[in-house]
Amino acid sequence: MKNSTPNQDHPNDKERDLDINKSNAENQFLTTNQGVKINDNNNSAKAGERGPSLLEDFILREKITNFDHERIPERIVHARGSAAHGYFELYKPLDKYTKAGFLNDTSIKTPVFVRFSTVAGSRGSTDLARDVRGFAVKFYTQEGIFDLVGNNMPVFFIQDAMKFPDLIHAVKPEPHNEIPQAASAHDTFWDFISLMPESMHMIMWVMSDRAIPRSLRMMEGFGVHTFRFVNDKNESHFIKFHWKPKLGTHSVLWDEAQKISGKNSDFHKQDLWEAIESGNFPEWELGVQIIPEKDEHIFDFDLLDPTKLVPEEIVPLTIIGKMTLNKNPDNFFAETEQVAFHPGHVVPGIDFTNDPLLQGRLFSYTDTQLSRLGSPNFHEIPINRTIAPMHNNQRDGHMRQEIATGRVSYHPNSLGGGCPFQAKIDEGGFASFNERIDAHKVRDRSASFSDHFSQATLFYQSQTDTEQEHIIKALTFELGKVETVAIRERMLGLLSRVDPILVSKVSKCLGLKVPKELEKPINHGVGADADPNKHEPTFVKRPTETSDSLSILKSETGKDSIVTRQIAFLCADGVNAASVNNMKAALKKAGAVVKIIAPHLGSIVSEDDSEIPVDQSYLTAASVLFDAVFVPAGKGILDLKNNGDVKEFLTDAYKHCKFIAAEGQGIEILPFVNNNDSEKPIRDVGILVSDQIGDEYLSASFINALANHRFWEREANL
Ligand code: HDD
Repeated sequence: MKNSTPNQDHPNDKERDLDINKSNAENQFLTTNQGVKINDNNNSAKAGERGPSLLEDFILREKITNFDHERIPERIVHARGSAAHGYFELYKPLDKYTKAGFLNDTSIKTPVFVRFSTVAGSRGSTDLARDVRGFAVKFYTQEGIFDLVGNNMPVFFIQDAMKFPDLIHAVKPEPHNEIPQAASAHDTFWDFISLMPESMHMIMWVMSDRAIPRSLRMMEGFGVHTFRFVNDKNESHFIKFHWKPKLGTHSVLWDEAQKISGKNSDFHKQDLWEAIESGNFPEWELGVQIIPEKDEHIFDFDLLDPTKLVPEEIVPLTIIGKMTLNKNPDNFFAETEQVAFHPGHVVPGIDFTNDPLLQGRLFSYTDTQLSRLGSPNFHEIPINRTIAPMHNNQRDGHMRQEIATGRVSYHPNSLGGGCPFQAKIDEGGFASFNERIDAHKVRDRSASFSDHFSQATLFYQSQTDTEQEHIIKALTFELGKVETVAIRERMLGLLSRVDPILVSKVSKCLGLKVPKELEKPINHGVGADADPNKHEPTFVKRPTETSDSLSILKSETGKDSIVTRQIAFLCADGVNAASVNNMKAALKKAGAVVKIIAPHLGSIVSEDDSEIPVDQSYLTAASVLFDAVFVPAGKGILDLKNNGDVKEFLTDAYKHCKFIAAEGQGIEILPFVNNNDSEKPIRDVGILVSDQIGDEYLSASFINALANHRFWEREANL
């Protein structure tokens, strides 16, 4: 990996702002923090060559002290992350709905910084955990910062922020032995979930392939809550935010995910970094579902309930703009680690709703930065700094950078001429949407939040057979790791409310009977004195029978391109150079990345004595790190027939439904199956072969097939 390099789009306003803080030690002396040049950075000062060190050695003390304090607390959730800079462009003005400047002026390229994350694992855990992915976007708008702090799933586990610490305590490693890391497959998580029927819709998402993305560049993003757009007439529309990846949504298989975690736990981080370095800038379109204020109550679910989505069949998406990520951070700690997001960072024209999960978040995020970043001045950290003018009377505190001049730090004042002034609304001052609220103070939950199963069923039944099987396997895996049988049974009780075939398959794999009744009382949404019947899970009519947009495999987006797909060429000395070069040229022209794998590094010598540089050896490469495999022709290829690593490579590629192509002698290397006691070569539509060397028809068919990502139909026969 090389350092990030500036490109033509830089610097944008935020880049210029960050430049103020950048340093570069090229051709410079080594100094202390006080600027004193250091003469010896290898030895501490001592009383004699073999004597004790001297307390006066300020160079040693400073170096060690700084080192001792290098770490800050990791995020309590979303600790592991990868981020990038980019910009957002608006397609057409949205003045009818919002007065937000960056959503009204198509000539503005709004700088963004985006951090993707897993939720449960520590900072050093694997990228490929089965987990929700955070999708947090910081827009540096000219009217201040807007943070869209979302996930790659459109719903959440719980309905009220009051339950968030419980949810996270349950999913994190168990407190007595700190096991397991970055995994939900353990008793405390499923104990909690089995007592929280409201989580059932989100559980379907987390058990689906959405929880194991192929790439951070190939996943959707969602604002989750219903937000508001407010226009300059103070009219409000309810809004759901969606990010749609231009490369389409793709996932890996769970077996693959587990193996990738061992082979390269930085798989996603590296993929994002390398795509940006190579100029393949990831792009997402931003879509909104717009619901007029008057339609708040027309749905069978509550718009304020974060466990529900609004099917795109009912309220279609309006695509409003595009985000491009075009620059890697210069420094992980300064940018990716210190960036502080907050759903409460909004600009005029965007406002909150009363979703009780969102309302709790509005408190949590500033609070957590105080312990993580150590001071209320975290807004001064370069990556968090607004590019809009910032003036107020907030002062002092740890590590304050600003040198506020003058004697006035209060408002109103006359000594400072009344500055800084309040802004009128038509001068851009923020005013909350003046929603009418007339209510009793209660600690309760609305009965309109009580249908926990209809959308879980909607999600499950909208999936293809392949995707449904993956959910069944995921549930069987997760519950199989749960040791307490009563928890497994309770989960079966809840799953029986989602889909009868789903629960019968999972229960069979677990060797358990499905309980007839839900255990009572389900300890959910209810205070000690409340009427449990009021909160009994209810079923209402599904908003739509099925919704194709919920299925990854039904989507057509990203299925016309193989840009950035990683293709392994299994090679050896004695390979046919034309076979390698022709296929490589065709794939590269289509935008794929080709890696030559061979028994040794350096170069291999082909049949015609030309040298082909090797990218990786069979020791470091593995099928799970690639999207597809090509085995070229050449007499030397036959030597790979008994190579264990090559066999495993191809067996895994086959098992994980990857497309495999082979030419000439390469065909003989392909895996065999044991069929009625006789070995037969494995063949299916996902395996493309040709006897011709450099066959253009083969490369064209391979590229065509690869655009579909995987040959999922194979799975049914495995
Ligand atoms: Fe959260 C981080 C997304 C519910 C409290 N959250 C965090 C991040 C994302 C989300 C993407 C990482 C931001 C980054 O990259 O720095 N969180 C969500 C979504 C939620 C959600 C989509 C539900 C719809 N979160 C949620 C609740 C609470 C929190 C209900 C607390 C009441 N979240 C936090 C936090 C974190 C955080 C503890 C940890 C680090 C941070 O804030 O900066 O405050």
